[in-house]
Amino acid sequence: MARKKIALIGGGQIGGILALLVAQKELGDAVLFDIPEKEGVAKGKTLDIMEGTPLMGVDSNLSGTSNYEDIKGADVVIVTAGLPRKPGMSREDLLDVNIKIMSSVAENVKKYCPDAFCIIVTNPLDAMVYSFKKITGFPKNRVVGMAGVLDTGRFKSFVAMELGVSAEDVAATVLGGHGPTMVPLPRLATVGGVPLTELISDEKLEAIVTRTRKAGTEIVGLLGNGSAFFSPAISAIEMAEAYLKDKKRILPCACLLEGEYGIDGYYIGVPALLGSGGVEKIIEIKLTDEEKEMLMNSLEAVKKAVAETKL
Ligand code: A3D
Repeated sequence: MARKKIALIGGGQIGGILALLVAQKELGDAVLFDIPEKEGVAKGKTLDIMEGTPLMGVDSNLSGTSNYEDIKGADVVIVTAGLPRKPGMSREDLLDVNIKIMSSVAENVKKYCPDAFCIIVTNPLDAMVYSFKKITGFPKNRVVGMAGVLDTGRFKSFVAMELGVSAEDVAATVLGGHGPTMVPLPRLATVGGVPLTELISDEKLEAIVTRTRKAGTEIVGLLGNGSAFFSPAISAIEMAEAYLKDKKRILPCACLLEGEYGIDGYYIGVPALLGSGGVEKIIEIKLTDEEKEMLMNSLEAVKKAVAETKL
């Protein structure tokens, strides 16, 4: 069986880690694309990783390019092209610049990778994945946004740190848009099968929920020049792997809703079954009135960003 081809659009902080993870996990061959001014960086990063493949004991061909023809026929496309936040910026502040970048990326992916499973990472996430879907016209099962996996990873790691347990044993989900209005669902979280609410005080749990909502901003503040990149790359790769290996994972992803959760025509974070068919199913959770209200509040924030794309 021929190796899978993975196109990584955007060779910045996240793009470089994505390339490393593709090789390390032997998911296939990776093409790292960036604008002509950054072609050298894309070539340099991928050559650097290639030179490490014998040491990791893996086989993966990696290349950098600024020529869209080189992504032709990719099975998976992961888009991180666009500006990241700086301290003091909201994700929405990126919209004007990133919508232009996303439009050119979407046109070219449509042309060169018409059958790919596409994972969008660029912020503001819910509006960017909406735009990519609109411009490509790809079916909704093949266009998905990465946010919930990362937001959930953050929630799980804070729980593990607080309880002094393995992060692997924490199961949880986060719904809603990727921003301060996201909806962590502590009611449904478990640790090794035990309800989280039985293991932690309400006060501590509330603090974890608040920290999760602001986790991206916490990292932006610490880094001083850019946003999180290791865990976003790990999250996007988890989604790509679920697709490539037909794992049937249930992961929170930004999916196009058409009636689920009473929402129609918007991308927002919900649990989705990911396998070789892409988004094979959207899982509808019975929410409490309070959770429903939080989700609708998050939808309002998503709608506002989408309106600004003018698509
Ligand atoms: P950065 O290191 O700046 O990399 C972005 C790359 O995109 C740069 O190398 C640019 O040269 C490149 N680029 C710019 N224009 C184009 C274009 N037209 N075509 C192709 N490439 C282009 O940023 P990063 O990797 O840290 O972050 C990338 C994006 O991901 C940003 O928008 C972040 O806000 C976003 N992000 C999202 C999450 C989510 O959870 C959704 C988390 C972290 C970062």
